[in-house]
Amino acid sequence: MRLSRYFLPLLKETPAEAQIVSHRLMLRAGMLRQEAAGIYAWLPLGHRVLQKVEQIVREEMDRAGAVELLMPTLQLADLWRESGRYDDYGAEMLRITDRHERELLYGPTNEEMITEIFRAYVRSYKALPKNLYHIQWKFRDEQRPRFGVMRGREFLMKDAYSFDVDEAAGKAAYNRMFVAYLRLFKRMGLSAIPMKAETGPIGGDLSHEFIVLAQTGESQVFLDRRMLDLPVPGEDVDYEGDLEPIVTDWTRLYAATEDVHDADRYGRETPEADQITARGIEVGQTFFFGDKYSKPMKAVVSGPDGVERPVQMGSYGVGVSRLLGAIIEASHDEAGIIWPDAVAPFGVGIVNLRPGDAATDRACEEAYVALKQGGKEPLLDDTDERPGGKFAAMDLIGLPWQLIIGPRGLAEGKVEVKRRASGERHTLPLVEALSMMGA
Ligand code: 5CA
Repeated sequence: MRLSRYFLPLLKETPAEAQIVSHRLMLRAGMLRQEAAGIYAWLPLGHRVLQKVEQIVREEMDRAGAVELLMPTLQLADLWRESGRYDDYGAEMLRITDRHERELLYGPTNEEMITEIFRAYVRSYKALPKNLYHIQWKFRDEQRPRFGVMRGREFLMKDAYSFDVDEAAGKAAYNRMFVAYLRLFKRMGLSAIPMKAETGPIGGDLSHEFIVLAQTGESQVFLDRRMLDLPVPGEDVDYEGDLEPIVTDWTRLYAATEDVHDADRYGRETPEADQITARGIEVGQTFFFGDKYSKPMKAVVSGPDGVERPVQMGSYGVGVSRLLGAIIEASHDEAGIIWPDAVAPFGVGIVNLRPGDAATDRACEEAYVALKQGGKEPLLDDTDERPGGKFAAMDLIGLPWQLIIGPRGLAEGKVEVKRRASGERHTLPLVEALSMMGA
């Protein structure tokens, strides 16, 4: 992408309304524009990162055996009356009436709809296990939308739903999602700790929140320091096999949010030196709730014995749009964002220090083509902005590599490479610079 043709409206001033660093940086880096309280337009740079995050979530869901579909944002109120949640949900639910006076709602989650889809087609245990997911916009009319994408009203969620014949199989499905979550957050450069949690309006009695530690997090958490050193399963993890040992490893040590914190247990189980009290951002939550929806909604399957029973269900959410805020909270400095490679909107920013200078333009072009062919997604700053402004912009938008090309260096056959995260710089010939960046 050439910056002269791109749409990257950077802000010089720090917007007054943004209270936390990720919100400030997303606005300043031209990723996001607020359209109403808790409702945002995703500008091109933000949209690119959102798609990267979404893709990692998708790959890890698929690897764990889940199957993608797409459900609508609008749902019929009558569907929610079947489970009894229409009245329970309260003011957080955005209720809409269409021209035929039919009551609709903008979905805050999809347990009812997926249960309705399942019961329409599946009757036998032989079709199980099944796990269906989608990545779709949700609406919750939060009392206090704040911190940008952290607590929005409209936000992007990945929600997966598992269906199993009995509780043991349901628990195995829960374990697959648990392991997939460990992996997908790690791939985004995050350390997300599963913690025992309340189940709230979703229900059930088994639930974990996946929490990224950050000073600006909304929840207070208590955990055993040793949780931070646990190994995350690799790509070769066997989702067909028994994952209970991994889940046990990750749930053995104490880690809880304030809602379910048990100070006595914490004191007994965690040596004082290992106790961490911190704040955290909830980037995902898993639930196992058995027949809470399948029973009232009559989603039944016949078992091997021929007897019909309500299907056992769980649901598994990831806050896709919230993750962008969490990643920035975890990875930034005074100059701006530092994107982990896996989610960076572009891999390399090429800074042309003297547009119009034939040799500089030529070298930039050569680098641009080579990086593009190497799959490195370059962003070429070919604008007339002064070098100082270009450097500041590159640091602000946080691409993993900067390739700086100007007439003075080229006279000696050299360009400069800067690694955003470490600030490390190298002056070297262009071919060597390209291979250093992996192109
Ligand atoms: N149906 C279940 C799981 S599929 C569910 O809705 N779970 S949830 O309520 O915990 O939401 C899942 C994830 O969405 C949360 O972990 C959080 O990361 C994200 N999320 C929830 N509310 C918001 C919000 N207002 N703004 C941004 N992200 C949110």
